Amino acid sequence: MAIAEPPGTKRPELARPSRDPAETAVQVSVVLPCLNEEETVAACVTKARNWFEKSGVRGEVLVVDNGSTDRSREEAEGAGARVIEEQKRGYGAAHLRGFNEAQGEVIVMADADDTYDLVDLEPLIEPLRQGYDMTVGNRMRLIEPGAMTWSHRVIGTPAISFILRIFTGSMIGDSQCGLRAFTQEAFRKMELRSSGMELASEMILKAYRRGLRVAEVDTAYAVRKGETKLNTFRDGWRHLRFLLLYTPHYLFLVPGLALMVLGLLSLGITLGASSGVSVGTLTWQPVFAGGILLVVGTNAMVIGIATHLFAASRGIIPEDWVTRIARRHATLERVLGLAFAIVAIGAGLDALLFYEWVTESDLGLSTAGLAAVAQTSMIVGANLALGGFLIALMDVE
Ligand SMILES: Nc1nc2c(ncn2[C@@H]2O[C@H](COP(=O)(O)OP(=O)(O)OP(=O)(O)O)[C@@H](O)[C@H]2O)c(=O)[nH]1
Ligand SMILES: [Mg+2]
Repeated sequence: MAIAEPPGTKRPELARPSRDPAETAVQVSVVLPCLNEEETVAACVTKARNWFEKSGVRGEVLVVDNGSTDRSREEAEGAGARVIEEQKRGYGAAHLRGFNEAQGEVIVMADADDTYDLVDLEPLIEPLRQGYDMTVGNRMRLIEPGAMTWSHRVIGTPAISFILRIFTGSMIGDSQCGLRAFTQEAFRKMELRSSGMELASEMILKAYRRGLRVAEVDTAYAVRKGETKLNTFRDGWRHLRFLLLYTPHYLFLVPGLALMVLGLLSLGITLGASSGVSVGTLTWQPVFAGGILLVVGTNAMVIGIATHLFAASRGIIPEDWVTRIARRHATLERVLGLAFAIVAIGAGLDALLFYEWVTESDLGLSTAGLAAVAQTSMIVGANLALGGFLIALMDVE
């Protein structure tokens, strides 16, 4: 068992066979979202229920359907599952309904396509007894040939796991594994919302943001029967979209800062080399790039700060140093003052150029470079003033 972080408070009695035969409280709820899986759903339900019997743990299997047109529901019911009909479409919506209805102190999430082996749930639950809040399966070492496409195994899944690592610091190796177990308390803390496959990423991101302890266990992944519901590009984009929206640092602030630096450098080069930079027969005029980069960069920073404050106020991201600095220093009055100063610099440079033209003098300055800096300053200053109001608005109590 590969465990990512050390355990906290132990819960040795969690989901242990009871010595009291009169005890009826559900200990483990297995939640299976199901969309047209008539070939396999019954096998999944049976495996989980057999494990309950063998282990002596009192459990329930919830199959959540939201649009199957085949015999999935009858098959699931016939095998002994409680079938729930969810109106809202999507893998995430189905799972969330199941989690909300689950009575067990431990919730196991899995799939209804018989790719995860539900014969023994012990390895998933044991880390929770040791104090972990959530266990996540890792399929990477035990993929049956043909069970996962090459592109998902080598590109898609590692890419999302990598982004999650950068965005949250999570060390989870298989962020897309659909076999997980967590406590009711962990479920409440995560406050999950995703309706699609991006739920898998949301759980990891929120688990780390809320300080939950996450363990990882190797798990086998078998070839699925029936048609896959996963759409590489649609679902891949939904994961990326979710992660970017929940991480304004990487969406706005990091690219914004990088663009601003590049913009300043380009404008600096313009002032020094007014005729451009020649590479062979090609001449690059940084005067254009400089203005564009600086304007886009500052806009990204302003939008990023505003988004940060908004997302923090809604609990989407935690309060952090950006929100603290923004509240303390980016007051409307200060931003307007800075904006005014930058516009004034632009206007001053234009005045200088005008003076040069009127007096027909040559101050030895790059006219194109100065004009570019003047124009960029005025645009940046004006945008900053508008952004100052946006930032202030986001933080109105
Ligand atoms: N209720 C419900 N279940 C869904 C929906 N989409 C997928 N599922 C179920 O969620 C589980 C995971 O979907 P899969 O199609 O197996 O996705 P995957 O495991 O990422 O992809 P494969 O490796 O191809 O199996 C399966 O049990 C599906 O039946 C949905 O919109 N509603
Ligand atoms: Mg599957």
